[in-house]
Amino acid sequence: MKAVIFDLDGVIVDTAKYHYLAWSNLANELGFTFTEQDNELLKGVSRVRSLEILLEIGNITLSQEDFDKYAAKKNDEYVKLISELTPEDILPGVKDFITRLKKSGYLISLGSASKNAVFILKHLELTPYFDSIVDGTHVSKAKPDPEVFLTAAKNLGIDPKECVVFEDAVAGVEAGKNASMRVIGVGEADVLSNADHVISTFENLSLDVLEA
Ligand code: G16
Ligand code: MG
Repeated sequence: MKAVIFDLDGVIVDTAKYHYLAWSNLANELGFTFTEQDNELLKGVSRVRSLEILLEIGNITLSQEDFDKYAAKKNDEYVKLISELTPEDILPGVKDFITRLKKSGYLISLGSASKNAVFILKHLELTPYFDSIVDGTHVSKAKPDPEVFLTAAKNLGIDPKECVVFEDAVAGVEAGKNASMRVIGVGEADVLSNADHVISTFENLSLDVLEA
């Protein structure tokens, strides 16, 4: 293995709670309740697709103009919330793991669906660790399409078969497998059953997890 590709939300930082806050406020404004369980459906999913799913749950149809307005409104609120992020919000063990990867010569890329990824990495002070950043502004096809991860491999000049992906979302695990990469799920093994291996935390994680 020569390169490691990290998903952002749910792997490096727990932004799902901020996404949830902003989406549930929007649902309240539209007159229905959006539960934390509903929020699971939005993990790893693009902003536009997320709003479509939210509206399906609320049984609401919007004009294109209102759709765009609400998507922008949700993002404004979300951006306000994530602008408070600091390096303290990096999930346990991640920074240390990335530092060890760099020392051992692995190339590192981000592979995220988020259009706010650059902003988040900056607040976490992690930008300098990344040799490539691929996010929602660079790809047209959402996970489980492999585009985001194949673009990362291409940027790094590494064969996809020599890349390892860390992902917390089912669609993201699929995307990694569709890219012919080794995929390590971050979360629960029964949920991420298509991953090659599943971890629950980066704390004290050996680099041996990349090979196997
Ligand atoms: C993330 C989140 C999703 C979010 C998407 C788009 O993907 O998991 O919940 O809807 O980004 O985010 P934004 O609205 O900031 O563009 P990932 O791939 O980093 O897990
Ligand atoms: Mg994720």
